[in-house]
Amino acid sequence: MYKQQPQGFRDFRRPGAWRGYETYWDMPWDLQRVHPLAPTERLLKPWKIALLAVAAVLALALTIGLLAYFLVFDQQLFYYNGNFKVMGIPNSDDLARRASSEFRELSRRIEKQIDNTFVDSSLRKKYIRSHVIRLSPDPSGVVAQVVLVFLFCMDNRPALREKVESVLQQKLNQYSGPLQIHFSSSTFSDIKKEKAEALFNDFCGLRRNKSKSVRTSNRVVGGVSSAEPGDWPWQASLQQNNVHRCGATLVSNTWLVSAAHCFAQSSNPHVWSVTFGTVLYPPRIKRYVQAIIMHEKYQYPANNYDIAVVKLSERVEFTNIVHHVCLPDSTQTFPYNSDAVVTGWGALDDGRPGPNVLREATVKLIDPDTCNRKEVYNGIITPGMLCAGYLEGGIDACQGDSGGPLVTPDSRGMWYLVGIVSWGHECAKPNKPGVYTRVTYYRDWITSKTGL
Ligand code: 4AZ
Repeated sequence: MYKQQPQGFRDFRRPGAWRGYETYWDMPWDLQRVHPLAPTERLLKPWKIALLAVAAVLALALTIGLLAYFLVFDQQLFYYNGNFKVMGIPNSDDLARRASSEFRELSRRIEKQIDNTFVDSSLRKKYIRSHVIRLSPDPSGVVAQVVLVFLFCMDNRPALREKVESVLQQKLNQYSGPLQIHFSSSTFSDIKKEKAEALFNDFCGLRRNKSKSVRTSNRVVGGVSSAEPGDWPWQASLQQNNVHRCGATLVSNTWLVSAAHCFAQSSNPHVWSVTFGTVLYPPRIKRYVQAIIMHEKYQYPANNYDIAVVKLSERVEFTNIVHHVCLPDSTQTFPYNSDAVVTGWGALDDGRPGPNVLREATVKLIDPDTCNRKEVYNGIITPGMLCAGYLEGGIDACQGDSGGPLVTPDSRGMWYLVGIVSWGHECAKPNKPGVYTRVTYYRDWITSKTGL
């Protein structure tokens, strides 16, 4: 190793310095070692080695950090639009109507089959969801327009699309599931985020970046956590002189559904305004009211027919943060004991003024027989009412939540308005669950007033 040229050395050009050797390097190595003019920096000093080691560790950590960042955090959603031909489906006019049970059921099956296709593929960790946008009957079956969503960490669009297409081509066409779905790449294209979001926002009941199920949630009464922007985009606040009075639910660009008792004092549209967004003050959007239609048979202070529809004076454009919930068909059923979510700015149990940020609570749908038991509501629950909450009490809607939504998701992650906060014996008391206006019961009345 002494034969290698060191980095620092003394004046090796001085004549006679090398004991008869022409240069220091020509001396045998044992003489090199003892020679008084031997270079001083033959080896790296320990502190330099330590410094280099620290620098190497830092460089390694930085590389790993950057790699992890690009792999985990720098991921983007990619959207694709495709037409899929579904064979062997009996033709029916109802298939084209989004709210029909035929549309919902076939869409659910198509989405499930596409889910399974990607779950079985190398893209399983990248695939987020698919959503049927339109079903068009066709002489040989049905053409389904589907938007597919992926989370990728690189931006090589043509290569990614080819990969998605090849999985669909190979797996879907050979998949022996209950539906025969044919994929053709000729109609498959990537679409911009804005276009995909507009398609989704045009669809009722979809929540931004949310899972398909009811998540564990805190209470409206006594709750400590609040909703985040876009969590419940259909929730509205009905206000008089900018003071929150009741909740309401957006069901189209211009119509809201609420409770008739909210308008018992005044049903003059000019004294009411409507705001949207999870925060009351300042609101994200504000609108004035053109018309209020209360159920003709509603009579204050009775609890029957507690429903009203409200028409906005100017439409709201749907965004991620503000859009409409799905109205169920009159025949749609929601199983008792399943979870639903009630939201509102109503009073909390300690009697303080209501919160400024929207609250949410998960409650259970209670069957009418249980709710009509002697120790519960003793037979006063009518077919137009729906009970939800807990017989042990503790979690409930309360004053100020009235008129607001009770919603539940279907298996496709689309949220339906099942109830309107109506009444109850105080709030969150044992054996006194919340009572809601049953939306399916009044579905035809809603159509008769709004055309929806
Ligand atoms: C109200 O007064 C009210 N616990 C709303 C809901 C409930 C009770 C009262 C349900 O608007």
